[in-house]
Amino acid sequence: MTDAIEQVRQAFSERYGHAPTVVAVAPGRVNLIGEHTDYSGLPVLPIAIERRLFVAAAPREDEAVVRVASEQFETPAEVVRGVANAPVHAPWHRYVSGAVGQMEGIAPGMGADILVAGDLPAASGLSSSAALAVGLLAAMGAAWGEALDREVLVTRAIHADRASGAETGGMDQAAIVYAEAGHALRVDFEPPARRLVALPAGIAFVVANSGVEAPKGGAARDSYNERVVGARIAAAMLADQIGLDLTNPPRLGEIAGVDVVDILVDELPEKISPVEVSRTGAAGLEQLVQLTAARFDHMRKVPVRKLARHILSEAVRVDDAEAALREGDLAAFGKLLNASHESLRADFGCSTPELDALCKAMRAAGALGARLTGAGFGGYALAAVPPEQVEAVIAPAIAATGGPAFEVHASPGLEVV
Ligand code: NG1
Repeated sequence: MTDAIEQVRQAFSERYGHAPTVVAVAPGRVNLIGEHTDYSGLPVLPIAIERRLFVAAAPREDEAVVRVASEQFETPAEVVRGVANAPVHAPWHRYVSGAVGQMEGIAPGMGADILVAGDLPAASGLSSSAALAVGLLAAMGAAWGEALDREVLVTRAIHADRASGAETGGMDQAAIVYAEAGHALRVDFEPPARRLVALPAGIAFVVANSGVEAPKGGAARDSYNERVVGARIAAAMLADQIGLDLTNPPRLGEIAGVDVVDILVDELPEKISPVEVSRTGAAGLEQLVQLTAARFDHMRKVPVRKLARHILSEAVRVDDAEAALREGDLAAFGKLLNASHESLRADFGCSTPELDALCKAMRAAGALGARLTGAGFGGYALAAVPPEQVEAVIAPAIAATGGPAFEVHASPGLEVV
């Protein structure tokens, strides 16, 4: 990694004519299990990976402008601090203005030159957007002599991501900041907690691209937000049945442990719109559709029963998967990955034919289990594989989609050097 950092420093100096004072190294993440649970306050079990973003920065005292160039994208971003609605010339500029906005009040008047490099692919479900937000915030803070502490970094990175329009849950930012090598990170949200889960010998991980991009703009963002709203509707209606008063906005995590919930889920309407729910008095419209930077069609009917079924069953699979890893029961762990994929496909509706075929091919080639990872709608699939089978699984994955497919290792979280 030292070589990579040196290269970024050099590229920075060539571009800006002076050296960076800091490089933040923000890894991508692969979620082992616990998909679409985080925004319901239910647990997740991700790892950080050795694919990373390097965010090199130097402060500028002459003007309060943050300039960000990227080796992956052409048009640099330029954000004047304190000015709302910075011009967006490329989708990734939203994340930059989101991150700069989160630095308001910190080192006012200071600007920065920034270069982003690295080998973390964008729009794939490997968390490049959160890595960018975390990396930018960490780099700006350090460059301005006001390094953010890790908890603050996580919270602000979540807000920066939401400013781009997707009502993100918080898994990615926690994984990127707190992950450790050789471990998965179990993250709970209600109440907030984290614990490391040592990965047993005998398990390796392969990720494979489905060949379909899943950019968090446009359709994928709307599909994501629809599920966030659907989860809130389900929580509000279930709480209404049980007679509970949930926080605002309502989250399934607050009622997941209640005995009768599983039975009541089957009684939820198949599809219902936020407006219809508000008429039942289960929750106010505003509670259900409040999104940081996007709109939701209040009349849109959302498949709440199936969404709730996935989310609640997935939370149980996270517990079971953690136990399987701790016990070294890799066959059980693999089966849970398969069950997660099936639930995401059949109930949650975020898989694609390409992801289904890819998982099938990797299982047939000897994977213990395989599932889509991240938000879905395209992007990457993950396989848990006996180490001696890694190459045998990568080859058919590439044959199925054209790749790329590669092994990933549980790696350290954010470093600032
Ligand atoms: P990715 O795959 O990075 O888009 C998204 C959310 C997570 C989580 C997963 C689904 C963002 C930045 N991240 O991940 O919080 O909800 O989907 O489990 O929106």
